[in-house]
Amino acid sequence: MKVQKLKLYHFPATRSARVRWALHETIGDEFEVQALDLYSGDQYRDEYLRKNPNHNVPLLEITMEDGSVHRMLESVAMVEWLVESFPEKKLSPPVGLSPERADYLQMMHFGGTWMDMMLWQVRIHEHVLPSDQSDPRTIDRYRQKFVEEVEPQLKERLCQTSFICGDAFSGADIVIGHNVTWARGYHLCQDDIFHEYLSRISKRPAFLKAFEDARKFTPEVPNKNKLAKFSG
Ligand SMILES: N[C@@H](CCC(=O)N[C@@H](CS)C(=O)NCC(=O)O)C(=O)O
Repeated sequence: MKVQKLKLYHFPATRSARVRWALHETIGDEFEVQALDLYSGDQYRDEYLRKNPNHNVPLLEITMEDGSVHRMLESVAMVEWLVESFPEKKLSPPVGLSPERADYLQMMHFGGTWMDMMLWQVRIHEHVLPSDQSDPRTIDRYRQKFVEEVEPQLKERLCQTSFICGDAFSGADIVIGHNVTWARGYHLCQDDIFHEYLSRISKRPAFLKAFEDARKFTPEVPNKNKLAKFSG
């Protein structure tokens, strides 16, 4: 059965930009983007919570040609689903017991879990949580872990090859590339090697389209002490 329509619920520069990037890399421009204002609490409206009980973006709504609707709620799963559905785009090594495939999946999920988790801790404690819930020790802990444990692993790779999993751009660069732009917003990943990596990936037309609204993003949540529901 064919997909009839794809609709992405999105907030500029956040994890939904990963999926927007993957959509432009794979299907092109034929998808709908529905902007959600996280800072006004749109993600907590009943209608949205019925679709996504995790109250976050991205949400990808997949309408099939028989009218049935399927929803995906995890950004890295969406990137993987898109990339794998278009093998002719060569954005991932073929499925099989190859070291290239193992390394690719390892880095997709390192980006989506371990690296993402540290950035998220910094984000919520620096900019999202009300001041009485924000913990400077958590910020210091994850900033330090990121600098001492994550950055060296990425630098080692980028010293040897142009992209995260070799000399070809792949889905892992969508996830980790997004994370590197995110990290730089927190003054992490400051070395030249990251700047050069971002120069390479940010020239891609799909990147430019996915991040065209990035300037609308402000890290600081306005009225965060009043918006008790934005829990992150
Ligand atoms: N694991 C999820 C996390 C999604 C997520 O937390 N998104 C943030 C923006 S980057 C969000 O929408 N937060 C709003 C909230 O939690 O209320 C993914 O990767 O898709």
